[in-house]
Amino acid sequence: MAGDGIVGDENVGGGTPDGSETRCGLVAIIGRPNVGKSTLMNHLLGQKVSITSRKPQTTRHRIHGILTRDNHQIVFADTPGIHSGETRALNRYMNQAALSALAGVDVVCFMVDGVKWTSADEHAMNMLPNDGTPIILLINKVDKLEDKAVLLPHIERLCAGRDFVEVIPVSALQGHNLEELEQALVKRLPVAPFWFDEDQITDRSVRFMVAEIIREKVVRQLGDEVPHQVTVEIEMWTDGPKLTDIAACILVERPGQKRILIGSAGDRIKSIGTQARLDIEQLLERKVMLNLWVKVRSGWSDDVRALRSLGYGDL
Ligand SMILES: Nc1nc2c(ncn2[C@@H]2O[C@H](COP(=O)(O)OP(=O)(O)OP(=O)(O)O)[C@@H](O)[C@H]2O)c(=O)[nH]1
Ligand SMILES: [Mg+2]
Repeated sequence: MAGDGIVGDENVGGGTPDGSETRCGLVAIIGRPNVGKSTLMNHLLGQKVSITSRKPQTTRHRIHGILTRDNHQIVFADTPGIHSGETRALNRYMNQAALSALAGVDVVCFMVDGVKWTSADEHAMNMLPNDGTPIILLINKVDKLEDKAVLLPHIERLCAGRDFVEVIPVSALQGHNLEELEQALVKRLPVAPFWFDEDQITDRSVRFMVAEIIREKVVRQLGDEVPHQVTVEIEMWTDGPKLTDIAACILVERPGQKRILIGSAGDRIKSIGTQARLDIEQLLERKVMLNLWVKVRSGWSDDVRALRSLGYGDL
């Protein structure tokens, strides 16, 4: 099947053309759901690699985004929001995917949402490594803070419980302080050749990204309950001379969810399909024909075998 290639080509060796010293390393972005981790990675990359939404638990997999400048390459690991209290196999997979992304990282970015602090933030903070890996505290969504004076006492409270090498207030959405963040990261990366070709933007396949774009439109268009029980499977992919023909199946858990997703006279699924197609055409830079189906497979999100067959196997 086409669409399996990674976005860009992998590089062996690396370094700059003039042979000057380069830095390269891995940075994990960690935090509870919905604080803005994926928005941050996308803004830093200048391209949407990871899907985002107003709803918590949007990201389900560890996704690498690769930022290459003249003399450094930062490999970000965007991760699912760390959460507790949910026991479905899918939730266990998501937490594992986040925690396993911490292995071998050079820097951790621990992200919180403004001055909000919940038990979920506490839980995520308790999962941070204690092995000397530098941890930067990112206070995100500062654009929403009306009274900036509340920041300082909040930062003091957080720093009392944990040693952060730096604290940076940012706006992932508006780009505030992201250059400062990049500098703070680069100076902590080892001197090393680049791991990836400079035009490679992610380690995920084009096919994975297409399935994620479709899931994003579902998550964004549906109410709060349904999105957590939806996944997308690419069933057919044909690259023709003029367009790419893709068929994808949206799997839900219950017949009622299928009805919601289809909408009256099919208007909901039609609008999801149109929005997804436009984004996919931008990604593939060619015309796309997208056919979407909705199927009920009850219990898929709590069935380890079903999850594996749907691509939730590799952390
Ligand atoms: N105002 C404001 N909103 C933001 C900012 N960063 C993210 N958001 C919004 O917060 C919501 C969640 O953003 P995501 O990037 O999906 O959050 P996440 O941490 O990746 O969430 P999960 O994948 O569910 O763990 C979206 O509606 C974003 O537009 C910011 O700096 N300012
Ligand atoms: Mg996310």
